[in-house]
Amino acid sequence: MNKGIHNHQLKIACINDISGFGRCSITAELPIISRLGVQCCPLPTALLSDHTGFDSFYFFDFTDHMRDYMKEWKKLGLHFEGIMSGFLGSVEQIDIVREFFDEFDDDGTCVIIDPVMGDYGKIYATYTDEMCEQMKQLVGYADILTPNATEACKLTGIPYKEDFTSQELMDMAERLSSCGPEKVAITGVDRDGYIENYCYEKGGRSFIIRTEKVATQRSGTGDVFSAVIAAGAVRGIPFEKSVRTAAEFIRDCLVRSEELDIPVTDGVCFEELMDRLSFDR
Ligand code: PXL
Repeated sequence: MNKGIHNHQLKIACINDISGFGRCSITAELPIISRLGVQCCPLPTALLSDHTGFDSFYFFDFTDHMRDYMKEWKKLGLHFEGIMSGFLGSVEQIDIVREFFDEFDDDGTCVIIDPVMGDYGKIYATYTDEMCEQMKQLVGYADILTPNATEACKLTGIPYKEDFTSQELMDMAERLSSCGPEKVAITGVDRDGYIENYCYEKGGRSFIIRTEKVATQRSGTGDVFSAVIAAGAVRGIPFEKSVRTAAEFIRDCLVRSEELDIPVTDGVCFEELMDRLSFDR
């Protein structure tokens, strides 16, 4: 089969914003994906000087340009082994992501959706009910879904609480999988001194990956997590190994970030530990 001249290496299209400072979204995903041996191709949703967790930031909405940008990729005949989507700012952006899947989700493409909608039991102020409904539709396209507990609740309609049992979290992961995704990881659950990830694979395999809670949570860790999972998926790494690699790497980055006294707004200093990030360890 003629794969096309631009398709001789594994590639992931990352649909997310670019925040110049604060290490989240594409500024976190791109270096992680590259380090793991996969080419990362960003499709920006917005351009921010620094992320929304800072008191002030410049914001440029890229929505009106996304379709023209996509058309150029189509002209180049690009094929992606992975497509991942993260923070989306409007109903129209969710529509565009759906169009992107329709255009580029070929045989052998793995779609990884991080349904960024909220955290700590609260939906982000920018996220309307209509966007939540659209996100539920988008989930049907995912092969892998990586919500946190807040997002898993919103997607399943289960009221959020602080003290879910392991069984309840695993049931939620299974329920999300029944909406489409082959694999679901409910990430970053803070319980009894551990950060836990509740993982379910269609067919009934489930497992929990637990790492010690070593430091306060920081912005951008969800993006590092989904980037490791996406790179692992296109490289054929078993889901459990990818989740473990992501969780342990984030734990180590949190420790180092605290040692360097980095403000929590500034994300995790993964650059310091990049040489440790590998599926071969
Ligand atoms: O990491 C999630 C994220 C992505 N993009 C922007 C954000 C955040 C979290 O605050 O502000 C712009």
